[in-house]
Amino acid sequence: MSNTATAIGMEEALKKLGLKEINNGTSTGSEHFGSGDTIASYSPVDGALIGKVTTTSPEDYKMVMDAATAAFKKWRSIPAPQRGEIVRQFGDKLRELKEPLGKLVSYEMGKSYQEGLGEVQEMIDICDFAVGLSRQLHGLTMHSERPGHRMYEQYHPLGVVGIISAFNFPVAVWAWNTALAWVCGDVCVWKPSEKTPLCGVACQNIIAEVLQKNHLPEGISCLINGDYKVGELMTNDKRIPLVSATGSIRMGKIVAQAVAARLGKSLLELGGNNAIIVTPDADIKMTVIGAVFGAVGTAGQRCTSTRRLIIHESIYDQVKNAVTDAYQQLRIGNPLDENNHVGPLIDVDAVKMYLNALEKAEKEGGKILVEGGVLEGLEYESGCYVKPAIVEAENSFKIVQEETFAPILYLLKYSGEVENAIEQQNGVVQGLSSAIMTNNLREAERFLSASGSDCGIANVNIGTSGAEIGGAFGGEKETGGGRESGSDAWKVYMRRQTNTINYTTELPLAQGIKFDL
Ligand code: UN1
Repeated sequence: MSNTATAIGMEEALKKLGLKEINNGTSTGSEHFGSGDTIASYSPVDGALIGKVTTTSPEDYKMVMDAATAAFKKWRSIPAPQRGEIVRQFGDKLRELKEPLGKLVSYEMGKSYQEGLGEVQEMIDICDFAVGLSRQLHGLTMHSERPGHRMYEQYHPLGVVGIISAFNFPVAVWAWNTALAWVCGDVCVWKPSEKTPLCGVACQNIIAEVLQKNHLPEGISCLINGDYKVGELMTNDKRIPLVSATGSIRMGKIVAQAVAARLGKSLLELGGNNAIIVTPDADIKMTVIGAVFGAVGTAGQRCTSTRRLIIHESIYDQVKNAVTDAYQQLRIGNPLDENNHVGPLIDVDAVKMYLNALEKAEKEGGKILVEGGVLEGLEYESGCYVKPAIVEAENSFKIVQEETFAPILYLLKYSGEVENAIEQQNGVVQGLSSAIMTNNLREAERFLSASGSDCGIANVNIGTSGAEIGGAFGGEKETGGGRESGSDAWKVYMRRQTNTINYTTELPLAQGIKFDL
């Protein structure tokens, strides 16, 4: 253990989460195995090795799928509220382990401890939501056109759900999917990011204990590990009717095509290029907090991070000065030290992409307002700490059109009506989150109208990140169109069946067709 890790009590946290130096990264519940190569997990906080995880070989995968398909046959016939009871117990276990798991999220991924705890809270919230939902997986009834007939629809479990998640929310996004899928009667196979494999094993340990205590079959919750090749085993597997994938647009296009080729369903939550529109009627103090948290929170590595501020020319200088001033207050450093606002990027590759983006922005004519750069010194020895930067830019810049997973905020200007700002905000290929800062009802409503924001999430006087679990989460255009988490997102985890029942002794045909024998 490194000194930083010891100082934050990492050893104890790992013990509480059942993690060892080398962990088997394949699991069907209580069984852990893994005959593939080993991946090492280094902390971006201090560069130290946290632990190793074995990956999943094709043979291991076969064992997982055998267990999952067998478990589905049992799990689907357990009443939904009883499945909800298991998710309730899982939520309770997460409450117990909130601190060690939050700490691991922070240490393995690099987000602040507060955000690590927040992520575990998001898991607890979705469990609570799913427990209630387990008693309301309802369909509709409709009137039949034929006498003595009844028509209704019902939702049945779908099968094995494949989950591919990203490093930036190493535990919560899995829970959004699993908590719903489980109450819906599905079983899950999860491939976490190869950058945060220990978070994966920790979560699997937590649910495995609950399943075992309730004498439930192996295979309801499965874990696989490895790179895209392991993911491909799932995307090409006909036994997986739904693949839920979170990550880059590039990855999403590959997953979508592979799954569509076998007419499976995919639920995609891909890149965002989220903007906050700041109108002349904005509350500047609120704008600054929302924009700064949105841009530098999780070191700009949320899919909902604020990447663009579209400011009305009449208040442009005022907002620019307020935001750049606020950046001077930011403390960058160990994310487990609660005095710091910004932690490291996930790895040195991410640092390269950040530096590249800044270079491109300047080349395209951008003006650096708050300078970026890599921090050096003992505290930053992992090489992953960068300075949040602000660049004055144009929406048409190629680099502004891209999602760079780093704390770079582009300031853009608009003039005239709010429609001009909306046009810029919609003028990107991504469509995840958006926000407007205004106290003007007319502007707010125009932003929310059919000709307003084209994103899956549109907020008023709130930043772009930090969505609650109660609403459906996801975005349009190249963000992939999927919806996870709250509202009626559960429907994607089930299959709909329409039932017509005839309780007469006649057999009238629909549409009045006569067919007499
Ligand atoms: C993500 O970055 O993939 O709205 C998810 C938010 C979080 C979830 C982000 N609740 O920022």
